[in-house]
Amino acid sequence: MLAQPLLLTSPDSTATVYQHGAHVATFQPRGQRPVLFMSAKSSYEAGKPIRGGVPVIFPWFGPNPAEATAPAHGLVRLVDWELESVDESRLVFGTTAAGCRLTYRVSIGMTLALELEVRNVGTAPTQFEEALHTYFAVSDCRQCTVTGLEQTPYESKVGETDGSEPIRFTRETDRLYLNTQSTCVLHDPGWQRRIMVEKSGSDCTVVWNPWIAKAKAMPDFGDEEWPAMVCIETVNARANAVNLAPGKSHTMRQVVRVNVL
Ligand code: TA6
Repeated sequence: MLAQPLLLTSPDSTATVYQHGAHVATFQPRGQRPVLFMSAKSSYEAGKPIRGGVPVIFPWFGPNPAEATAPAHGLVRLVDWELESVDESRLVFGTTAAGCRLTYRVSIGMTLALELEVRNVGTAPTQFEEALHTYFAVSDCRQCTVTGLEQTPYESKVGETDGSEPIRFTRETDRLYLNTQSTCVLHDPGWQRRIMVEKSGSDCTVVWNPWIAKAKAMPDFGDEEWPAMVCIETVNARANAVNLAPGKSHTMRQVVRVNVL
């Protein structure tokens, strides 16, 4: 079992964060429903990813193209990060991976603000992929839509070809939108709220729902949990991977804000 998560508090919200993976597990604006989804079947063990909240993905997104036995979505969500600073409503974590020093700043208030800074501390240029793989809690994904990505090209892992309408969830959905810096909005009429996902330093957005078969295939995800979540992920991957010269750094940021209707 993992060590207990750290608690963040602010006048407007609370959050819990595991040192394992620097993993934000919950974000709870006062008087509102939870903003992040967490599977009831998630693992909480060293060396295993937590299923829900905000997994931090680095230095590759998805399977490792060069090493089939490497863990999906990189290394850093599987290790304990160093705690560099602690305030009531802000934590700063650090870890080193793939010749880079990562600094991850988590702060809460009216928003959940996440900032991943990667510095190339090696002597050669490097290229990496990264993501804040955020799982949002929803009333029922089948009632939800995602706007902000209309007219944006995407690659689907599951053969989707839908066009430029707002995204609706009627099947397994797994889309990597390229060359987009747009703010996405997750519209949840069932819970009468909109979740705004703002970002900077990111050129990709992934939208994912596993639907029925994929949910059944994941041992750390309940068969009936797929309607309760939507992933909107702030990403740099594939053609939008980050190239960093020695000594240089890059920062990606995701800010989550809830509007109650
Ligand atoms: O971001 C979407 C995705 O790449 C899906 O294809 C699915 O694999 C999901 O991530 C979860 O990946 P994980 O390794 O956490 O099971």
